[in-house]
Amino acid sequence: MSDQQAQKQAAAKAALGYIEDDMILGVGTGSTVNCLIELLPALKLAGAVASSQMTEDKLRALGIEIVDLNFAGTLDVYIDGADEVNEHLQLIKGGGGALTREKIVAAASNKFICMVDESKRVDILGRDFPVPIEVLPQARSYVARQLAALGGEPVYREDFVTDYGNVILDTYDLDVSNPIALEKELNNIVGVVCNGIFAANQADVLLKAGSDGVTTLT
Ligand code: ABF
Repeated sequence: MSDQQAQKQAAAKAALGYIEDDMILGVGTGSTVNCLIELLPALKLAGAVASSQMTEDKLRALGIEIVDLNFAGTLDVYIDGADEVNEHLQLIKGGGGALTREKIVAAASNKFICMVDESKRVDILGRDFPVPIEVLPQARSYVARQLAALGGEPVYREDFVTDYGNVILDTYDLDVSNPIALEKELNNIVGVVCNGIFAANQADVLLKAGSDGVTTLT
């Protein structure tokens, strides 16, 4: 097993400490979350709200009851991974394309626990990883022009449609030095459904796995 995979598993194990019996758990998407999902059947959950169809399918296959967020009320805990995280626990997410549903479930949860391996920690968001932006299909070219006007270089994610039937523009070179401001600015572009900056609602707890174990940051 690679070091990175071992770190993902260690972060997932650490996340178990935030899950209580009879809870409806918000469950994210991605390879780190997949390590967590494998551990869930041993727990006594009341159910789970899934942040993507992929996660939903995996949870169902393990016999975990899927709860519609509209009937779950506010969740106590949402656990997910990230593509990048800075020192303020602000994130870029959406490499897997599930950013909108992830942001909805995170917003509807009291506590967002983010699990990462050490490769995800950055000083400035968006320098290496593009900001994924979910866009209504008809607005793709218009939004791309607006992103270019902001200094970004949008790249259409080919052969990919989100769970909501939209497209993704992976946008390089945006200035993410003020993540909260840019998150809002991107949301204001007509045709943008959601963007992958999680700064207004950042993680509450970061479980960062490295070669020396898992560090908890709040
Ligand atoms: C999701 O999975 C995403 O928002 C993010 O893109 C990704 C993290 O991926 P992984 O855990 O596979 O590194 O949480």
